[in-house]
Amino acid sequence: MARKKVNAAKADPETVFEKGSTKKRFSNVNGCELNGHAAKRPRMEDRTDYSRWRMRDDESRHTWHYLEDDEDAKEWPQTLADKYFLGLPLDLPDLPPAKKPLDAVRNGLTFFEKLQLPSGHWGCEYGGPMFLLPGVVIAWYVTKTPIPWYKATEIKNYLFARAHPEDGGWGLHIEGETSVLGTALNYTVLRLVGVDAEHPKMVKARVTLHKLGGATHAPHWTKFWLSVLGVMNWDVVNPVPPELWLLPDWVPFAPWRWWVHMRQVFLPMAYLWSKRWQAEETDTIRALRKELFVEDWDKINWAGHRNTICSTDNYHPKSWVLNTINWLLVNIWNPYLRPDFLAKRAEAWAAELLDMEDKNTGYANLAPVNGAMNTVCAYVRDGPDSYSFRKHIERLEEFLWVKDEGMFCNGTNGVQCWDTAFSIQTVMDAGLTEDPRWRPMLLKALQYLDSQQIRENVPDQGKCYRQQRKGAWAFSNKDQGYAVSDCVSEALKSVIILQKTPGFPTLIDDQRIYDAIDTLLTYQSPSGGCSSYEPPRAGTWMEMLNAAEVFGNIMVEYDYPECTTAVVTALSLFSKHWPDYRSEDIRRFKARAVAWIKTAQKPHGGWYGSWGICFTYACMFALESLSSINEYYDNSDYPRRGCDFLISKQREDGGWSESYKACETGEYIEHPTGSQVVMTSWALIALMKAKYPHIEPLKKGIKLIMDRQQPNGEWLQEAIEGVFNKSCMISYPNYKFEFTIKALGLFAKLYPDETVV
Ligand code: LAN
Repeated sequence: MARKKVNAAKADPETVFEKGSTKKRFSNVNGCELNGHAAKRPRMEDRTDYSRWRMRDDESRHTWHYLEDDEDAKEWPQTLADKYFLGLPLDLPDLPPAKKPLDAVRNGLTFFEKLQLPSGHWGCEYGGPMFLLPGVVIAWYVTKTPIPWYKATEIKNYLFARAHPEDGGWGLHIEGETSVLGTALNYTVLRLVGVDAEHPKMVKARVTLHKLGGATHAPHWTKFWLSVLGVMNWDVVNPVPPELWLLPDWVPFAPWRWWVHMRQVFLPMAYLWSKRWQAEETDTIRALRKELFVEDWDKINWAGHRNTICSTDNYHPKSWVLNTINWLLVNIWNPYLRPDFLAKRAEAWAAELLDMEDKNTGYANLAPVNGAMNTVCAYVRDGPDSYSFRKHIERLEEFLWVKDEGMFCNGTNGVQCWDTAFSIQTVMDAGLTEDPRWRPMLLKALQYLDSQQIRENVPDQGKCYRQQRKGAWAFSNKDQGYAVSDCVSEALKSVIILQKTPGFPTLIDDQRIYDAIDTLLTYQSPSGGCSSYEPPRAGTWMEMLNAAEVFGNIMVEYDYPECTTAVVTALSLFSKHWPDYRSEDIRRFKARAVAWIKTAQKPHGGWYGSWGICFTYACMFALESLSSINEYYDNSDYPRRGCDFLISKQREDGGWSESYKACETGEYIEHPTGSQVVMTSWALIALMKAKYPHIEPLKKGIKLIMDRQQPNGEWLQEAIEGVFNKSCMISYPNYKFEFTIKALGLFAKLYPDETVV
């Protein structure tokens, strides 16, 4: 497989920083800040002036801008939402103290309304994972994209703020334990943005990395990025042959059957692996070769370290099947059998699929992992001046966010449709949709969801293996355009709720509602449950090919109580208003789905959550599902056991508290910092949906939520709320508004006379 190293560009990236030669090249990239500061290597400051940051909302495309010019700053004042995101003082007046839960709902909404963004949605940071920013920064660096000083400065601040207080390393996510992945990649980011290797924090991180074995002990994705950067040799990367994409569709492990995130990540990875593409060497790259390893770089046996991995990173050890396949690929297929014409054909087909993903998302891509990788592919294939590469660079901006700690990368290009849908339902649960006080806010939210409904399937849907999406909503926005079963469901419910409320216009006509239903009805698995982006395309045995090591359950779709419930409740609401449309299909779908939810109940009575932490989150959805078929605490064993499980976990202070460790281990584990308002709200919603008959535990929980509300109506951020792939956590900062208000609202409706405090 001795293929030639391809280098697309000639100039030394560090020279580019120095001479400012890229200034012209990027000067018309949609006003993004790539042009201004190429005169020198990014200068590193202590911090930027936070009064100069602005978040721009272009129809829910979010980009952060730093206004260096005083005039610009005056013309574009900071909004309250900007200040909130940046952690600046808001100077809001105190609201009248809440005497009853409904007062707390009103106060909460008064605050939350102020965070609604101009195009009608709610947005927020979506950080947590610590492996996303490295992809973006490495993609910038290897494509010689200038990094302005203010970004470099705030990236440094974020990573310093998030370094482990004792060992100075980084984990897979912000609450996680130090790992080789986190430390090797984030140390590299700091060096690439210009931090000196002898900075005391860097020395500390390096010592920790070396104690863990150095970068040779990193998992697959880290080895991949460091090979692209030229800090590692490609021989250390387990094979990602693009030939896999040439397999006929009937092959049981063909990539089209993988979970969409895996196939969209392994696709650009395969393209670059096949080309063994590496960035041009720079002084920093040469320095990193000395800093990241315990051995002498020249003497490292790269192929010998393919499977070396530190135990902290080895959440899902590779199966013997995968190890055998990798051995055969490395020792037989690549050196002796892999014909050049086949490699070229595979690369060409991979490139075509990459093009389709780029075009279908307007170069925004599914998520930041493939976003960054596709950027490098566009650069390698189409060159630095190409349209595709420029568009990628422009759209990568939408993954970045700035908060009080600095600049980092979000898990997606936002949470727009998802959070907007929950925000609407929150008002509905409190019985306030008809209150004219909230109409302007709700109307804007409805208009937003109207604008974001996906109206067409992607062109050549079959060819690029995409799922039907007409009538759907994505998690973030229409640009990204990937339908998810529960995102469609939550958005649809919110639209129906508002459009059936007197005083709201019908923006989405019946046909468009039917389109959403038709798409939703495609999501059921043979088991009866529902998965996330697509119904499962292969069995769970495919996890034997899970090469990422750090994540569990990534290779195929699974059925999730959360997704299944959302679809069930959306179908129920729809049938109330349109009882004749596909009524038999819907009846059968719901019966099978709820039967599946019952089978997913654990012996202790709880349900395991895959997208929120953990049992408390999934119990909320499962008990809501059961209530939709009139099964409650009093008349059914399933909700009764679910409620008893939750009650057994209520803490002295009335709250609930779950740690991310529960997601990793599958056991309920409490968070060391005690009760959390978000989990307390989830548990209370679950209990109320199941008509739990005793008011005292509910009152205690509601009191905790009310006590934690601030005088201006807000709640403060507590521990992380979300998870994916069992091992990686992700923040949902708006949950502390949406679910607290929802719990308070439901309680106020059930017990209107209770004062609680
Ligand atoms: C998300 C975010 C939203 C989430 C819900 C809608 C909450 C869930 O119910 C269904 C799955 C979904 C859409 C989801 C899937 C995986 C995502 C996209 C993420 C957790 C956000 C980030 C994550 C993505 C996989 C991050 C990139 C990492 C890789 C391993 C490729």
